[in-house]
Amino acid sequence: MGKTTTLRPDFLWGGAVAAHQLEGGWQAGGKGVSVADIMTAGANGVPRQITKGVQPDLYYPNHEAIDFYNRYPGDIKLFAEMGFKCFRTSIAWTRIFPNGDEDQPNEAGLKFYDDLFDECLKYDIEPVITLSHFEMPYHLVEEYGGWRSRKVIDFFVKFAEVVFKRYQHKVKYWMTFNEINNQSDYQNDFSIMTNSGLFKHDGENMEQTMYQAAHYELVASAEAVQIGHQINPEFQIGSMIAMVPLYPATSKPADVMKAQRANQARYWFEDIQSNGQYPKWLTAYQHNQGWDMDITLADLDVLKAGTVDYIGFSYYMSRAVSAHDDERVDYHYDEAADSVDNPYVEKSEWDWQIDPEGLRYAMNWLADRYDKPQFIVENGFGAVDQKEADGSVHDQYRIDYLKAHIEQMKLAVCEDGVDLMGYTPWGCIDLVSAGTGQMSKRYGFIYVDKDDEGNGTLERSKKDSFAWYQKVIASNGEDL
Ligand code: BGP
Repeated sequence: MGKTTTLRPDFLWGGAVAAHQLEGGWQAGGKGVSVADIMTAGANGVPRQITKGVQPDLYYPNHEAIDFYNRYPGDIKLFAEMGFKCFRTSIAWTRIFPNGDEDQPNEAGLKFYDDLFDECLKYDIEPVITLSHFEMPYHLVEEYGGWRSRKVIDFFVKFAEVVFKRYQHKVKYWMTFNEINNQSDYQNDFSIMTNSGLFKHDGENMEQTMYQAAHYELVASAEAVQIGHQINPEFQIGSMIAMVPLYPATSKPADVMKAQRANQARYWFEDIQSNGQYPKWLTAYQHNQGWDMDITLADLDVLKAGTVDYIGFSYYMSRAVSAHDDERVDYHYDEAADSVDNPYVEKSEWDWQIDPEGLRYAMNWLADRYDKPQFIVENGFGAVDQKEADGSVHDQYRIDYLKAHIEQMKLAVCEDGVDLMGYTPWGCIDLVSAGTGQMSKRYGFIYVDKDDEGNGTLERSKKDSFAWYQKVIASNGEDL
């Protein structure tokens, strides 16, 4: 057999988005309030906040977003024009179960996704669907404390079962939770609503809560995987992790140890989703903390039986971590406190380190650790774009970023033998940034006329990267 020189012929080129960041229509068709609907926009260095319910005088960017809810036929037509083979989006849980704990699903919500998937299939675009992309019904948080509660496992699994059954002939590729491992940085995470302090109990140990909540999510994910395979054995159900390789800042042994522990703290989620069991360090750590964890033997069986078919991951950057001199190296990883500038790479305006080789490193790291196909379901460059009078945007910086990453991705496949299913750059059409809640951090090949205060025509126009990506797909990644 000759040397591998190309990507698979059925390589899934496409783009990725998430329901709450582009749909809008936050109350349309009986949709309930999601945690994404109570997140304000950040401004002037002030981070996004979660509010207690929807407050009448505040601006919530996800309420309208880019109105994909009404405009999706035109947007999918543009994706088809670029040659997309797949389109990654998520299902808003609150369209299907507005409060999360109803007996019966909401038909209008189910119908919306039927129509959306039909529109994709009309152009032979495979939907790639995330079940929960940073959101859940707000009611589940108020009533049950969100993922603090074991009861939420059943609500999630029921939601998964309903959509798996409904779309079993339209959707083959699924993922359970978006970037499930981001909650390891629990000081700043939205998934257990810790960052606002609003939902924290007095004296609650948030680290323990994070491990407990994550355990319930992982059980829910594993149950969903099993049910999905029963419904349709052809389903490919993946995990989805934020892949941010953590390099030691120096070769000082404490820095190397810190990096190892930080990587363990961030990637144990995949150990469970791919290998079906807790890593030994984590069992020991939880035991040594003296925590009373609700992890049953039955749960461990579920985790073993519900391993994923592939590893979906996002890759934007690497980070360098340093052991603070006075600190004992432990399993805490706090992104803000522990990461330091890497002098060998550039940074974006948002201090995201640009490290294309880190993608090849990450793919090899995952391949060494887990025997699963990989799917790069997010990668991209957030930047402030300048739209010209004719609607064009000259975004060569975005093309440069994507080109450099695709080159490294190809090396990982062709030189290193990594099994890669596809590549879906993030925010293929401009949308609300998850981190800032603003429109001005843009990723798209398609520009959307809207600003951070919510003004604009919502008109779509093509950036220079549109034609570039079209050419990349047409040549299966040969013409960069
Ligand atoms: C990932 C999320 C996305 C997305 C992206 C870019 O972490 O899965 O939802 O938004 O990052 O982040 P941001 O929007 O903060 O630039």
